[in-house]
Amino acid sequence: PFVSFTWDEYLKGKDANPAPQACFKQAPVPPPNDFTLHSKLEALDPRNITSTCIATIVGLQGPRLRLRLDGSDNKNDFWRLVDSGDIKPIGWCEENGGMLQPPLGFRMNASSWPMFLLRTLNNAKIAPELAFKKEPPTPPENLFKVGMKLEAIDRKNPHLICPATIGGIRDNMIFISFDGWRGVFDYWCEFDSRDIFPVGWAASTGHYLQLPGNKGTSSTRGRKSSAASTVSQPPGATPSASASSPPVSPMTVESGDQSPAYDNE
Ligand code: MLZ
Repeated sequence: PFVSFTWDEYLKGKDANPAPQACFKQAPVPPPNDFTLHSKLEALDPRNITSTCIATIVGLQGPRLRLRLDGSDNKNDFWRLVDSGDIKPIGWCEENGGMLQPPLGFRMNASSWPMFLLRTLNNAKIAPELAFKKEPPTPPENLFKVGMKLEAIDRKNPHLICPATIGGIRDNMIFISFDGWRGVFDYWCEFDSRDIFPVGWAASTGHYLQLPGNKGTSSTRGRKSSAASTVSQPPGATPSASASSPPVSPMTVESGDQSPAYDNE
């Protein structure tokens, strides 16, 4: 199996087809991470996005922040880019006529929220305004094509970014298929998702890139595995279709020959 990974080596001899930068809602030059551990900021509650909450930075990797909502548990951490529109400096909510809210699953009685908020912000380490970078513009349209390579966040393991292939396109949605992994990690997302990056992004930002999986090395060796068989319906698609049934037109699905599965013995 792989011990180290470089895109150059990986794509050598294949139809190297990295998705162009213009496909992505990502800065052409990834922003620096000027945040520090344990600082506080305002963040939309991912489980209740109409709420702006206080969050603490509990981890950093490349231009990404691992956030925990104050008053919540440690089981619902989430990651945001330093140029995410979902994070703001402390004070932003109030300045814009809003009110900070307790996170979904607030550990205490709701009536203790005002005092909790006061105590939480008192003497807190506040993330500086300069650390927040401007959100990049949204590409005018879905420019992805089936078979293009990219790097994508594994939403089941959101600290991980992994080599992936576009396995399907439907309107504004794209299917992210992780190279060499069984289909359970794959997902549909909007083309302007902040969870996907051009090839080389991780290396250029110092973010760890997970190795492709070994799918196709032993029992499936020599067998052509088709991404089509793992493509499930995008949200909003015909509910009658099961996850494994062939996708309906006008969705395009890559053929078995372009499958991300490979032998790597
Ligand atoms: N070790 C875990 C994580 C796999 C992550 C896959 N990413 C596409 C597993 O094997 O389930």
